[in-house]
Amino acid sequence: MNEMTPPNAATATTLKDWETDQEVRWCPGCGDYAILKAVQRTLPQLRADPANTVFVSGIGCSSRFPYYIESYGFHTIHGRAPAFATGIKLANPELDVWMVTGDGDGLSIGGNHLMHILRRNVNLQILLFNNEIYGLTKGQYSPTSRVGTTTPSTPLGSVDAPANPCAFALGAGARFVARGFDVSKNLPDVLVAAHAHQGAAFIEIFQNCVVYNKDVFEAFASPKGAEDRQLWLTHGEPMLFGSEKSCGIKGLRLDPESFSLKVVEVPPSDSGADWQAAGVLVHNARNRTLAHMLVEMPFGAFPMALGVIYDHPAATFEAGIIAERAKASEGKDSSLARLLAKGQTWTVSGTAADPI
Ligand SMILES: Cc1ncc(C[n+]2csc(CCOP(=O)(O)OP(=O)(O)O)c2C)c(N)n1
Ligand code: SF4
Ligand SMILES: [Mg+2]
Repeated sequence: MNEMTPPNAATATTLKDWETDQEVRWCPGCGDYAILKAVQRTLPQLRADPANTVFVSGIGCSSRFPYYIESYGFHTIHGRAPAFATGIKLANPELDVWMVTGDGDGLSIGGNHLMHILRRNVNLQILLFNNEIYGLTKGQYSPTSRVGTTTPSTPLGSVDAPANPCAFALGAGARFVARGFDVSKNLPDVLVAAHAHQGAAFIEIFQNCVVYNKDVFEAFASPKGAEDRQLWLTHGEPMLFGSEKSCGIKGLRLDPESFSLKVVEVPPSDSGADWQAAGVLVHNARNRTLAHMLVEMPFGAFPMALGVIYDHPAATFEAGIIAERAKASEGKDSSLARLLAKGQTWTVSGTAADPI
């Protein structure tokens, strides 16, 4: 989060203030529209100031995002948004920076760069739109495509194991990892939590590419039976899902023998579901081991873990650099003008007509 724009500070805006006059070039029905609306709805809640906000992206359908937000924006080069975003934060740490990337942009060509912005803990929000495909370049498979995905570049089906963006982020040292999906009503809450976090806040947003990878997230994103397939995490609350009306209430507990999570049935009780007796764990967003387990849960046998999975702030990159610079220049003259004028100097004479 940008320290200069705490909630209730400066600017009162509405969703309209964040809309641009640019023609939106996404396909009709693309999940990107819903994410755009969620972000435009959230920025006023954050009291964000368009004059202090920068959206930075790489290349891809998702990376067209900065055109559609009325703020400063950089549509940069493929996979290199982290380098630009880091530079922006170092040049002016007070700017509120949001980085937008795709599964291809962020995890293929930009995987290396994404790793470093996360491990450095640059203070910004990173939205990775995961549609498990290269949308912009007409549907080649991506690092997150499931095994067997048939595309123009994998005509017989992909054979390589997909990358898990949240596991990647945790492995790279991210201190905030969350998940949401395009049409989820909870997405703005996740964005608010990411913005409140000091440091690199990574959000994987499942996004429906209706043209090249339609409905791949339907199994958990569909409103029908959502409560049985989505586990929305809240720090300090038991990890429960399901409902009495459907498959019953269930929860996650730790199996000490296999040191892994297990789904358990929670029998109904007069005082509500008796989750404690069933050994259901309480979500602790500061527990890194638990975060690893939650992001690795195979969907199907487990629900999809959504919301804030891990949130444990640490010192930011910019703070470290600023402190180091201040220390290095302590008691010294740090004026660049005086430095240039110091010592041996030359006078360059001559004119354009009379070159030296
Ligand atoms: C150096 C370079 N290599 C390849 C490309 C072609 N290219 C453009 S976007 C893209 C993949 C985008 O996929 P993703 O990040 O998942 O974005 P989506 O379109 O799915 O939102 C590729 C390979 C490029 N623009 N530049
Ligand atoms: S190709 Fe897919 S991701 Fe790109 S705009 Fe169309 S639907 Fe959206
Ligand atoms: Mg993609």
